[in-house]
Amino acid sequence: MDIPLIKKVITVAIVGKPNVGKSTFFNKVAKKEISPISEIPGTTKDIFIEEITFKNRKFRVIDSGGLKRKAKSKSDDQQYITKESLKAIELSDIVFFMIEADKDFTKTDKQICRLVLDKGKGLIFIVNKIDLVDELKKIKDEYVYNIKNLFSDAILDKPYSICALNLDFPSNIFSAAISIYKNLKNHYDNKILNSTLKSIVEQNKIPIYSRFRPKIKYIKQVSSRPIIFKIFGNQVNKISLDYQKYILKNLCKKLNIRGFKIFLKFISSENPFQSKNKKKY
Ligand SMILES: Nc1nc2c(ncn2[C@@H]2O[C@H](COP(=O)(O)OP(=O)(O)OP(=O)(O)O)[C@@H](O)[C@H]2O)c(=O)[nH]1
Ligand SMILES: [Mg+2]
Repeated sequence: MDIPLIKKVITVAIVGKPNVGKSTFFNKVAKKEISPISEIPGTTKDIFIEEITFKNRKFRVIDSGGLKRKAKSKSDDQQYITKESLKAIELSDIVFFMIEADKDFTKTDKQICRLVLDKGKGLIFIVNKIDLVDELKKIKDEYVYNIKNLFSDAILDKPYSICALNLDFPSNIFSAAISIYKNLKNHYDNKILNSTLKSIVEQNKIPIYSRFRPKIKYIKQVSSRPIIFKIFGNQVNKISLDYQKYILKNLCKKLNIRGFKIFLKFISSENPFQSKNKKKY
């Protein structure tokens, strides 16, 4: 009996500070008034889930409550992530991180995005309430600059700008989610991986560590969602953090991995002379 090919449901969580417009966006995407909306921060206390279909793919969309203000803190920036938002992130494949066009990207925003990336989840930025600003291009450029600098260990898309109040279905955002999801599940061919890494190492040699230049022998993908690559070789555990970052960035660039972070593990051979006949580069 033929087993029908079932495409997995893609779970996306809408996350962001209180009042940024998450529920407004969620209701527009669901085409129903499911999640209550108000101008009072902290309106969504629970998690709302709705299934939608786009381009033949099922999506599970989660609206989560915003963050909570820290006790004793009067500042809007002193917030912590609630159990509900954390659960939404945990359940998701991809996080739609929402920010307001007329507000700055804060420390709290940065911390949550860092958490999302370190959990190996996809990350898409949405700038909402663009009706409230005049110089959208300048604001977007600033966000792009911040994102590039703060999350230099991943290649992320430019933020998508919307006005959730009068939004048609955001096909561009959901198309981006599909391509990130496909990439997240990808299993890279060993040959391609090894030739890509070889060219990266040839372009810029591994720095010498204590009179010895670590030698990379091969790379292998050991998991997807999150994508983990193991890099084997002699003394590869001595490769500097800067050089590890160089490899990470260039692997993403050359393999066109966008929207999430990949993880590298460096595994050193016990004895550097053990496998002499293996090709090294
Ligand atoms: N001007 C403007 N206002 C918006 C837009 N989207 C949402 N709002 C308003 O922003 C306020 C907050 O919207 P919500 O959708 O409840 O925000 P939320 O992020 O779900 O808030 P919490 O549930 O408290 O975390 C409401 O008064 C919305 O009408 C927008 O694109 N432009
Ligand atoms: Mg809400």
